[in-house]
Amino acid sequence: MKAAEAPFRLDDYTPPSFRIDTVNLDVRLDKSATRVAARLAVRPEPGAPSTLELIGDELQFSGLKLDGVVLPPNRFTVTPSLLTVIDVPTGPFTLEIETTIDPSANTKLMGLYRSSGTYCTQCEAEGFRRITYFLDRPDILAVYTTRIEASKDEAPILLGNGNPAGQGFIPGTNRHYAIWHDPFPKPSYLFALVAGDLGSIHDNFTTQSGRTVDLRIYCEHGKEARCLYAMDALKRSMRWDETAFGLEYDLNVFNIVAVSDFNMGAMENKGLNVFNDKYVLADPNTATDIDYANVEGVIAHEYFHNWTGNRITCRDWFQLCLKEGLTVFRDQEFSSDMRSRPVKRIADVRTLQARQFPEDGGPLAHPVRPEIYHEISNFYTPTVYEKGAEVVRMLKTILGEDAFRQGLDLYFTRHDGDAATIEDFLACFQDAAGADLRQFKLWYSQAGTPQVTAKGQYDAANQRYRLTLAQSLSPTPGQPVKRPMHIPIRFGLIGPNGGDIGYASASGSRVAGDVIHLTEASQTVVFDGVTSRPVPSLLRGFSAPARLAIDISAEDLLFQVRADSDPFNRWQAAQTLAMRNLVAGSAARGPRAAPADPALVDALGGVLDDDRLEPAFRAQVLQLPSEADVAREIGENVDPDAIATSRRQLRQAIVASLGPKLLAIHSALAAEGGFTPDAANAGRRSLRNTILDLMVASGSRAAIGAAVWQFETADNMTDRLGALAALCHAALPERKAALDMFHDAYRHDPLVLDKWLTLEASVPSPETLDRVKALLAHPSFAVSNPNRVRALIGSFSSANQTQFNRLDGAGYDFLAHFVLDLDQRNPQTAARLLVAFRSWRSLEPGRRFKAEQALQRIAATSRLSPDTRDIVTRTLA
Ligand code: 0A1
Ligand code: ZN
Repeated sequence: MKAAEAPFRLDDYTPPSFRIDTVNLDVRLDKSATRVAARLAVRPEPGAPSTLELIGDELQFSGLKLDGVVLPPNRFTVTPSLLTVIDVPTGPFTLEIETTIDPSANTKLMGLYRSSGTYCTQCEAEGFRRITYFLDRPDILAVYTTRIEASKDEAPILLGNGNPAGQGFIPGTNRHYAIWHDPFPKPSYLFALVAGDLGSIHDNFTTQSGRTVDLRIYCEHGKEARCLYAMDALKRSMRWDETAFGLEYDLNVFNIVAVSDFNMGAMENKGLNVFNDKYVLADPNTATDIDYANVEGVIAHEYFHNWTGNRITCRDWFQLCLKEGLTVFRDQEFSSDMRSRPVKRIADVRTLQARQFPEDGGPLAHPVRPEIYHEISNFYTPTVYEKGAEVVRMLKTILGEDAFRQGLDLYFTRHDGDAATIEDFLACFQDAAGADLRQFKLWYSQAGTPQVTAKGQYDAANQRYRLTLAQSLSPTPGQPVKRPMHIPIRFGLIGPNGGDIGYASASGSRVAGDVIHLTEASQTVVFDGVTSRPVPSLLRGFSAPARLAIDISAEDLLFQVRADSDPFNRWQAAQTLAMRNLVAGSAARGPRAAPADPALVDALGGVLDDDRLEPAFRAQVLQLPSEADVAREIGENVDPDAIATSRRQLRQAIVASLGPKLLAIHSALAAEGGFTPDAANAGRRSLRNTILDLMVASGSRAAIGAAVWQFETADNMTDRLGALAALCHAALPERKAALDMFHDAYRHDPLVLDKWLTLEASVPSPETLDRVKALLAHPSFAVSNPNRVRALIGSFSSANQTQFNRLDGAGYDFLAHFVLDLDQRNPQTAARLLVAFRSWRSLEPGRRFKAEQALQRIAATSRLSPDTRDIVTRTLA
């Protein structure tokens, strides 16, 4: 077994000894032997060593000149991963490096590769070193000029970073070239080129200062119409960033390219965003409402990176959350302004709790700003992204809207053009707002989800309400002991008539406006002049990424569902009620459903009846905690079958009580007019399909008939898939014919087939594992495509709790086997699949043993990629 390489540590950062001011690249594209000529203007810093080490990765070296002179063999050494130049000048010099690469053989999808015949690149985090030898680290900022040459037939479209700066033909050949110049110094991870035979749509945008920007979205020929929504989202993002943050676009062109083979969601390369096509293409027939929302969000995210990531980048990869947390916060705010703010907040918190909380509570826990890593690609995590966004959101809560904005404005002026750190970022808020953020900074360094406990006590005689809050943080890998954090708790005291009641004074603790600043291990707030017993509403809007344990009765929760002025907490109270039922049901393991808890039925019934609530919100309330949510809540000795049974029984009991009401609302919401993807209409579809799913799960023949009918007659993908999903989630025999029909109808549309693969893999039936195995050989599946892999294998292992966690361990064995196979081809995607094992220690002993065996088998394999080695090692630690 190969020993792992030494890790990288934040504390070991040293500034570079050499700078690279300009990069001139000449890329002559060829399917299997692309020639890259790089000319680098190198500037040694004072005291630089006499050797210069440039990093490569699987490169074939073809030549080297220094200041125009071919270097003799005694002046350099070279391997596929390192070029060492010996005795370099102490003043500025030029290096010309030639490498040869094979884009067709690049199955890792890092560096230069081909996707359906299109040449494209992915350089974050460490892909540029697969194109040429370089100081491939984000604090090396250079001005790039790129000449791209290719066959006209193969690649009529040639795209690079920055602005177009020339084009022409190579006389006597069928080749042509384009030159692109990017005037903004950037790190190598933002480099990109694309070349291929692509269709496009075109538009333009006039910035607030009156400059016109040419906008284009490129895609496979024939899919142009499916790019229109993305273009609309792009223009709205550009306008929003000007209005919300005063940030304007800075080049003459902005290009987006949709490719079908991509390891992640999308990439913010300067002026040339490259997207996984699933986040660009959308039309009513092929995309669901959720797809539309995702396209809007990812388009915005990548666009917003132009300031938070590109104009101000990261000093090193430990600072990844500097660009990602802030940019996620920005895209969340954008979507909130475009759609419903409360519903967006609920959706974001659901994602955080479903993805980040288990990471924070398991063996892969790491701080928002990690301090050590072996493989940086494994740190594009929900903690860095989503918890990173929550930390920015807390900063806004703590400082208030105006001071937050002043701090950000200072950040944009002070650090434009820099490769910055979290310290730089926080200093802007300290300087602009005079805030002391020393304790707050712990959010960046302490891993784990804080547990907040709250206990309230009302003293009627003295009209006094005492609220005691305590926080604790469990040990995480490498962090046995923790310090108390600064946790902003937005709150209200709900009075008997439903409004927040006032109080004369709040003492004993830091209360400012509607925020309690919990900074000690334990704190008591004494509210005086409270005229009646209040119901505490804490962590409104989910004001901190913490778990709240509150001693509150079912009656008070029901009251909160009805009356809380904070919509998030209305939703949260209903979830808490449901969670209590689900946890109790999982422990009881009864063969038959107990009648549903009357408080829960009343709560759900009241929300359903309340026409003032938007349908999308009502749908969120009706969607009970998932099986994985319940597993996380139980936390140890988890039996996924017991949880699934409990959840099924509770849903049946709810239908038994609320069936007629649900049916009435379902028919009152009947679709009218044609499909439009706006939030209001999407919300109505969401509520209808949530109700359908619930009714179908109850086994009602009428509901099953209605689902089949909806599946067959729907005029849009949301309703068609909603019906099919209901049949699949209930593992009904009717699903089979419907799934086959669905496949046949979309056999030529890979993105829609991903939905089919996902549903096939999600059926909670013992047949599913065999079905998934059989689908590996289906012509619609391709192991080379990360979207197909995630749809089939990712859904099976992460979204099908009972079947992945089969008692016989066959689900674990299957995943281990698949990952080992994929690891040879695409380590990033392979390693990512393994996170399905992240909570293996909380399983009951039988499954835990089987899961550990599967992990051990992977760990004992000798030819593991660093990516997979890193995940499996930490998961087992
Ligand atoms: N910076 C991108 C995410 C990203 C990271 C690594 C990649 O390599 C395969 C690709 C994309 C973002 O936040 O959108
Ligand atoms: Zn990002």
